[in-house]
Amino acid sequence: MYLQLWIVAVLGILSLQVFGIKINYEGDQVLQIIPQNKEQVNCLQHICQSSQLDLWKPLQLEDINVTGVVYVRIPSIVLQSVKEDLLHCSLSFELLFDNVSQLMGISEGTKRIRSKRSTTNYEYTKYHSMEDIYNWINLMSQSNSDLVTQHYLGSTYESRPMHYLKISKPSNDSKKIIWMDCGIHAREWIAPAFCQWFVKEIVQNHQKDSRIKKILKNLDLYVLPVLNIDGYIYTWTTDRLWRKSRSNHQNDTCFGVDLNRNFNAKWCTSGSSTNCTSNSYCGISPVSEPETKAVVDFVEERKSDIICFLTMHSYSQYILTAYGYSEELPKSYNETIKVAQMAAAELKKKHGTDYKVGTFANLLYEASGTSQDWVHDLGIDFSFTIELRDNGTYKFVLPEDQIQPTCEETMAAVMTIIEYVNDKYFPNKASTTFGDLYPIALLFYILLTSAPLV
Ligand code: 0X9
Ligand code: ZN
Ligand code: ZN
Repeated sequence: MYLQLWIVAVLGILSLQVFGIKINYEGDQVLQIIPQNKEQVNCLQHICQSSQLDLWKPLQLEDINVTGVVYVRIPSIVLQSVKEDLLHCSLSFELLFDNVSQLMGISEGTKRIRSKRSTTNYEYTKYHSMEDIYNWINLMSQSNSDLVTQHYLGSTYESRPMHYLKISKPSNDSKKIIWMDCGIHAREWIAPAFCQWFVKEIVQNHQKDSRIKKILKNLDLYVLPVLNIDGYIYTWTTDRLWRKSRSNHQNDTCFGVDLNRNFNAKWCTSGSSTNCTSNSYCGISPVSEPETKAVVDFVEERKSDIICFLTMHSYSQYILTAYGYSEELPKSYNETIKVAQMAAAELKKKHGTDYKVGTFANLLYEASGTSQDWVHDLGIDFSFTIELRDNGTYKFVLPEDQIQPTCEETMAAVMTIIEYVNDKYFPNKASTTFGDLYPIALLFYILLTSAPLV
């Protein structure tokens, strides 16, 4: 039975690669399974392994625990046999999604004309293809050239350019850097949507919003809208649930590295895998991937200027501080947790959404090789991973009607963090400046100089 499944799976993958067919999730189900004892854990691991099932939670077989919740996607062709196998181990299951492809239909919304040629009618409440996003990056820098510039960070494995946007008010003073990247994990579509929303908000409000005005006096904002471009494109063309990059280290037997396991922070120890078929495959060596290298080169070169590093993911609704690679707490923990809590409180004020705050290792499972930990160990204390909506209903296929509320509340959180670091590093310039006081000063001057005339 298993051999037959294997042949079907291998043929399926081959035909995908040869003919470029899109993976069809029609009839696939997502089951929730909670193993009650060690035997059931082993049995479930065995079923997942032999049928090569797509684990949604946890990411790795080794992280399946007694009474821990497991979500797993079962392709429609093996549904019957997997359910029988589950029953053999007395594993009960609950149906979480009845038809995965239907869910994706909802999440992607109706067909629409893409590649709009203007930034004023760009639809920020829709998900966009990489082609759209490349166009948007161009338009954003061209139509706001006094504030936004486009820069080359590096190239992806499939030779696509990685561009970031630099938002900077012209000034003679040297400024510090806030870094934000989105889309290191391909299927987490809400993250790139947020990066675009963030840039739009800053550009639209930089003349009227006093908080934005304040931070732009001291800070430049660097935004990388999609870090894992090859993977993102693959989620549009072929497999909506792809997570990794698209590099090919094992002569076509398996593809992709989890770029958030490829950084040099206790690389490939806990919570990552040396098996290239795993969703948390750490790569052949630290920084083996060109996308990782592009970020590392930039951060190393500018490390004395970067005062805050934000990396945007989904889902789970967490604001995470270092470390992911161990349960120990860094020196900066008390202060970073305080900032994260302030951010979560501001976030909740928008739409009542609850976020948890903590270290990744303590909230979920350990993860080594993450960008957040590497940046933190380089000496940049304010290094956060933000896991956006939702809390498990739609997971990676968050419907488009949640893009706006998600971005609004995330904006509140991110601005809280940025304002905190701004006020910390620029305490004197944090409050009012002469520019703000000028009208009052003028009034006093008029009053004083005109007094003798009365
Ligand atoms: O596992 C990850 O890479 C991130 N979660 S996700 O579900 N989006 O894949 C979390 C990384 C958290 N890292 C640290 N706290 N260091
Ligand atoms: Zn270019
Ligand atoms: Zn992620």
